[in-house]
Amino acid sequence: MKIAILTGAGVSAESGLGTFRDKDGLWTRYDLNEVATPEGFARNPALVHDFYNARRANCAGATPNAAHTALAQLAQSAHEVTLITQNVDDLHARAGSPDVIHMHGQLMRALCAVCAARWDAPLKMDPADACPSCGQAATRPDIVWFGEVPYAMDTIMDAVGTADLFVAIGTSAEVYPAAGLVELAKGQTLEINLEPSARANAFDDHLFGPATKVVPAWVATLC
Ligand code: BJW
Repeated sequence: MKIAILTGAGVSAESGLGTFRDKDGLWTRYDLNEVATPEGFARNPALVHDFYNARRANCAGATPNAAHTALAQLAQSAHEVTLITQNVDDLHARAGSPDVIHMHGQLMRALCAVCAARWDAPLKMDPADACPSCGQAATRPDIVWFGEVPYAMDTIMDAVGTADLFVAIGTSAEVYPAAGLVELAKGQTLEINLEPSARANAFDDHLFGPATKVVPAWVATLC
């Protein structure tokens, strides 16, 4: 079976990485316009680097949980799995999932705003860092901010549109275009979340509960 999976912050919540819109989520403590837009970065790059430096440190100290591990097991099965994540952490890859599509970029990668070179980010980035390719001090986290186009959209839309099963796990469905992917699905659709998301009505089936319990149980039905 061809399976396209979209994950969000809820899949990493039980690894200790904060979600965005839950109680105590990141957007209750930070102004997203200041830390997750190109305009905010232009106004105050040090503030934005501090925000992502702290999240990079949290990510480095986190470990994949049972949901990440189960999804990696599914990728080893006879099913053809495409794993798309909105998460900028690297926990899917560290659990063993191959070829993860990071539609909102990666904390552990850096991007030059001048020449578009990409490289492994140091744990701590600074506005004065020079790009290793062009030498300009214009380096930023390789993150897709509001108003920027998410990565690999053609690959993602093709995977979702041709899948027998589309599954969204641990995402509030508040952010587009990820939230609209369910509309492209022609096969069965399944939402796995703690509670119904903003687009819950668009899904055929639902499994509610913590990802570390529900995802391994669901994967066990397929492998
Ligand atoms: C659990 C759990 C557990 C908890 N087990 N579950 C008006 C209408 C429509 C669209 C727009 C609009 N105005 C502007 C837009 C576009 C905008 C947008 O969508 N804005 C909305 C806020 C309205 N989108 C963009 O700008 C995007 N770009 C774009 O549209 O370009 C145009 C274009 C697209 C395509 C083709 C051509 C052109 C870019 C969006 C970039 C998003 N960036 C962020 C931050 C950067 C990354 C980072 O710093 O980490 O990405 S925002 C933030 O939200 C982050 C996430 O990836 C993203 C989604 O959040 P997610 O993962 O859903 O987390 P939460 O916290 O919202 O939800 C957690 C869920 O988990 C909850 O449901 C819990 O119940 C659940 N949960 N614990 C299971 N243990």
